[in-house]
Amino acid sequence: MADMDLQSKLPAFRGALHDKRTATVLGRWLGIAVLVCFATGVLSHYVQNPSGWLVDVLPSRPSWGYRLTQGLHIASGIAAVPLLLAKLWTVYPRLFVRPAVRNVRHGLERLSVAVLVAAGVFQLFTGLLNTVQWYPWPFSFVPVHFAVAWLFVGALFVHVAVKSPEIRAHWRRRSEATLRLGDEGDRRSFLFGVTAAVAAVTLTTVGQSLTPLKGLNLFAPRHPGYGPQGLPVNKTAAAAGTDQVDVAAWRLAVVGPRPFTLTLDELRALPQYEAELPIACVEGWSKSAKWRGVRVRDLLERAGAPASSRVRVTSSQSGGAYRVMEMGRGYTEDPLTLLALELNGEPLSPDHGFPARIIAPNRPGVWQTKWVAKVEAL
Ligand SMILES: Nc1nc2c(c(=O)[nH]1)N[C@H]1C(S)=C(S)[C@@H](COP(=O)(O)O)O[C@H]1N2
Ligand SMILES: [Mo]
Repeated sequence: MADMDLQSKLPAFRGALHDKRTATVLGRWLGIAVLVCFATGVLSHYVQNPSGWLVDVLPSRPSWGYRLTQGLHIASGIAAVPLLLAKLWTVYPRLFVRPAVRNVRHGLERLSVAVLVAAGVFQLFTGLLNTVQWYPWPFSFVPVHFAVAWLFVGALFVHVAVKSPEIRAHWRRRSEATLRLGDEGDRRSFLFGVTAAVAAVTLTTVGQSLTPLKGLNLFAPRHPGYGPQGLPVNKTAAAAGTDQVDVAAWRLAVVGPRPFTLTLDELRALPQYEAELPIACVEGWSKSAKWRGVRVRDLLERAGAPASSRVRVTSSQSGGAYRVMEMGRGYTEDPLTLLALELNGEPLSPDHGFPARIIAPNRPGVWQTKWVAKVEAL
């Protein structure tokens, strides 16, 4: 009875903007965006934290691979924000369906939608804040963002399976038997507005990784044109405590069967190679640059280790999550993997890792270790 009373007080939603055809059209676009985001995110996770056998099979080519997939991850996540808002707006009248739970099946179906919405909002919210390095929550971002991604995808598959008859029925235009005059125009205007919103948020941020569009990049936290030597910086030398380098006392340690150390001049006297490779930060910005330095494989061979050894690289930074990095043989044997001494034709600036930093192809920015002090064959 109470339900009946409530129902009569609730507004009735009859317009085309809340109907199943609109929900289907938006669901398609949102589905594509979140699936691209999910796939590239899972990839990014395993490239950044490979375990066991995966370490040595990760490929170093194509050299722009991680740049592309992580750029897509961030762009699809950003595009999903207006799509999700539009989708929620389209379907929110269903919150007022009474009775709220008709039977067990209906109850489970609504529960799966609740999980889907909660996980989706959570993923987009935490991901977006991560791109600006703002963490106003008590848990660590990466494991939670990764775990909730699976929850989200699970709920998405349940949702698509449950709704598949409706999705099929409303897949094509004019499927709505009861369509009233004017509804199709309303829908078109609404979808046009959503498309414009997606285009706006995409075009004003994607320039952070898609360099030709950098002129439109108004809202992304990093701009590919700003930073010392024309390259953005996440952690500065001052923040890492590595801004004061005593070059006369500085040594690079290379550890293997025949360990040795080198001064900076000795390192510069070894054969130098050039590589044009991007820094591709997990937070979404990326930028290609010209690097010059010593091949990591040459250092390993000089220390009596195979060119295809796994290596551990340690920074002179005293702490921080990126002080120590390990790299599988796919990267170390690649002739493009350098201990770089120069960037865009000049010695590395302190913020880019002076005196020496790692640059490897197809690798997340987090593992392009700066201020390198030690290279160890494992
Ligand atoms: N030692 C050390 N190396 C580091 C980092 C760090 O914090 N410490 N940050 C990494 C991150 S997150 C990125 S994206 C790249 C950025 O390199 P750049 O500042 O030269 O552009 O450096 C990586 N190398
Ligand atoms: Mo990064």
